[in-house]
Amino acid sequence: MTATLTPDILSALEAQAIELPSWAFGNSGTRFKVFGTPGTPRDPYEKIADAAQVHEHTALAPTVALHIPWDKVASYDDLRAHAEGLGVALGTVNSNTFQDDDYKFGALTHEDDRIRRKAIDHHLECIDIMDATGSRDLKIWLAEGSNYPGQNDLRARQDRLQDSLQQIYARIGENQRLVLEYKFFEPAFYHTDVPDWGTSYVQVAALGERAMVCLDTGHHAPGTNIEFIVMQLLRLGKLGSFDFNSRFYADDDLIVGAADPFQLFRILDQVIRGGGLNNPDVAFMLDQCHNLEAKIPGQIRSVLNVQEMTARALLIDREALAAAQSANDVLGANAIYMDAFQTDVRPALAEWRESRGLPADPMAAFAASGYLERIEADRVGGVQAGWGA
Ligand code: PSV
Ligand code: MN
Ligand code: MN
Repeated sequence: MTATLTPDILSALEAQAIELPSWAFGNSGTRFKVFGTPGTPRDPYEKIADAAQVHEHTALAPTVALHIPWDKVASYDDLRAHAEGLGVALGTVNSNTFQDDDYKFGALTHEDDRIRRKAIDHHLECIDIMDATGSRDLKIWLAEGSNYPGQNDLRARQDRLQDSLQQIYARIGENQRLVLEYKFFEPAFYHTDVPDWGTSYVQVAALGERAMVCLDTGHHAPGTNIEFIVMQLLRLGKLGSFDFNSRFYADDDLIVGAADPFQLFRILDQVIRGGGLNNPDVAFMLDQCHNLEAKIPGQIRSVLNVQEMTARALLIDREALAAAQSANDVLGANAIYMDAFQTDVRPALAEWRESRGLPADPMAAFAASGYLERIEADRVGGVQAGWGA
């Protein structure tokens, strides 16, 4: 089946915005090997220039998330002007409490007040940066937990976490938000201090209205019904953002929609059902790394995957579905749902892109632009930016 996209669907698609992570453009890898890639950015300015390419070819990615200290610069006003000059804006600021020896046994949950203070101060510095960049969201992912039963007092760590978050939240501005990400394991393997949406919800609900949950699609146990969590968080008004990526086994950080496009469709269905599409309260972001494939095309493919699955989810005949559901027509309801998923939206999207002055095939247009060859030639020497740099 091929699609006819109605004006309503097209205007919803036109409003879609997906934030790119600066770290997708730097080198990254597994704990076995980080492969260097010719043309990789040497500093945050070059990462933003690469991100702007994705937006130029797709009109889908108007903002870039920063990671501090990886993206530390002398002047954030200057970085902001650089981004704006390239047609993009600076987005979410991600804190980092996972690469400092002091944080070996925790950061916001640490027993030692000196270390906990240092971790809180890092977040206050991130908020100062947000003031300069014009960013709205502070995203916190914590690498905290323990490896062995009995190693730590689980409950005391929750209490210290709440106290630390309160101190950070007190500095969050009127138009800013604190977004807390959860992850069920890794780098700690016995327990993590924010392992699931429930813990994140409990922690942010105690802070206030401007504290929300971040759902990273790769941070759940295999078999988890992620769209159910999406539904519940939207229902509670606490879904602040998505970190989109895909996974086969653990936190693989692969291209969103690559492993299981149907799961992405189901998630986007619940986003639409819950009023989360193009809702400023629900930020769409990618959290991915490209270790083997070229990074800019990897990001272009990713935002297109989100766009395609959004278009398919918008095709669900909701009236017919509701009628079938009320009639307990099990197979009828499932068929309506699957009809939308099985519809090929690619030709219609290509035509629509062209009608807006965008390339029908953004992957091919980027490849033909010569940008990759240019950066490969220009960025010889210097230190490539990446995880930890
Ligand atoms: C580590 O799991 C992680 O992938 C989290 O998902 C964060 O969002 C990201 O790193 C950047 O800090
Ligand atoms: Mn994430
Ligand atoms: Mn992750």
